[in-house]
Amino acid sequence: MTRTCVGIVGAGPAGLVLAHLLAEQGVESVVLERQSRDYVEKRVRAGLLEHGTVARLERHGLAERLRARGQVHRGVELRFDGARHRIAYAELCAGRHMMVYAQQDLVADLIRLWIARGGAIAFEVEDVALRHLDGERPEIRYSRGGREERLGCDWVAGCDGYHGVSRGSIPPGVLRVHDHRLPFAWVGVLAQVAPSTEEIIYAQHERGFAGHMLRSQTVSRFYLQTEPDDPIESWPDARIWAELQLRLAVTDGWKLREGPVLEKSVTEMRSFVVEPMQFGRLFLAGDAAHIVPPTGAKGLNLAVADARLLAQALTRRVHASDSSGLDAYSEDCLRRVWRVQEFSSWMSWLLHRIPDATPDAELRRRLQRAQLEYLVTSAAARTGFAENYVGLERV
Ligand code: RFL
Repeated sequence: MTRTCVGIVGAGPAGLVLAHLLAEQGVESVVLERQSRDYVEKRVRAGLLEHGTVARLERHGLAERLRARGQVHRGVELRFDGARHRIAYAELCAGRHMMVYAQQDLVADLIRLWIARGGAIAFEVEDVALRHLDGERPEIRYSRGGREERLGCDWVAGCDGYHGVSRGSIPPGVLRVHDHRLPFAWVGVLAQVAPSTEEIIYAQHERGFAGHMLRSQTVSRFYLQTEPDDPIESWPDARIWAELQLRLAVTDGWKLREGPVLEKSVTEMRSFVVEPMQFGRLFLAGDAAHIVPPTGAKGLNLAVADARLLAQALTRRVHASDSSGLDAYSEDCLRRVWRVQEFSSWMSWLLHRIPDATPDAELRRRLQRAQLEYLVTSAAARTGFAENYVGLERV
């Protein structure tokens, strides 16, 4: 059996940032990842990083490529009734801006730096099982290349996302689970086409939400609202472009460029939180503990925020035998998580077509319309949107 201080399950943003921050403080860890390196470095997901997330990565020397290649954004465009409305969030938030940088590129940067700094990481591990979590000496069992392995650790960080094993290793009855499925889903599309916009577009339309996101000068990301459980086969490329053209249309001559679709998939939307984010010596971070609807683009940012708090708490425990950070970890994370849940849910209900089967659908549609109009006519409302979008730092 090998030993380490912190066994980290999952090489996503949460696990990798945690590993780096611990190493900086001289706390040893080993990262175990189910997928291959190539797979995690190509997995298309998020792309929008908050000001505070970038600052945090930068402070720890993890943002060199991100700074060089990411695009700074200072506003979004909201479209409804064929008109566009700009929300200049940076102006409303003392210059704090967002950064567009693909999650898979960030993950690739973090892995490259981790390996270059001599960090321990094993890819393609199978059958991960967590043992003795409520004792002094937890253990992670797994197999790799057909061999059974055991990793003894002082603490386990469950950073293995929503579908990982860590959360499920906690005995029944310990966690309080909040799980709400929204009546919306997204067709996510990656296309080989230059963006038709300089800023992200969120369009509210009677046919459903459409989003034009940014990736690079040659690749763009789009989202279209659909029904939960709608198979991707019902979205041939021609239908995707036709719907984007309709839902993003404005009356001032703006044109949407089309190009080959590289990837497409359907994503459901849920608000999911477990409390507490801990059991014995296991601490959950990121999507393993909470999922927010993707409309607010917050999941990765929450994962990095959790990793930072956990790194601080574990460092204090290891070097100063001070458990106060670990004791408060769950509560500290959840304060931010619930703020972000509320904002992401609000933004989802603001921008999506309310399905007919929704209770009080007509009332909700009227409320949605009132909110949209308030947002584009009131500086106070736009400031509220802006500070949540860019990320509240004091939660
Ligand atoms: P991840 O990224 O899912 O990483 C977990 C890792 O654990 C591995 N794993 C295991 N490893 C070992 N053993 C096991 N048994 C394992 N089971 C799983 C997995 O292979 C994986 O490598 O979780 P983490 O680190 O918590 O990071 C969370 C973020 O990935 C997620 O919240 C974001 O992608 C959410 N999200 C967005 N977040 C943003 O901040 N900004 C955005 O613009 C944004 N856009 C999005 C999004 C998520 C989306 N989808 C796909 C739901 C857009 C979409 C469409």
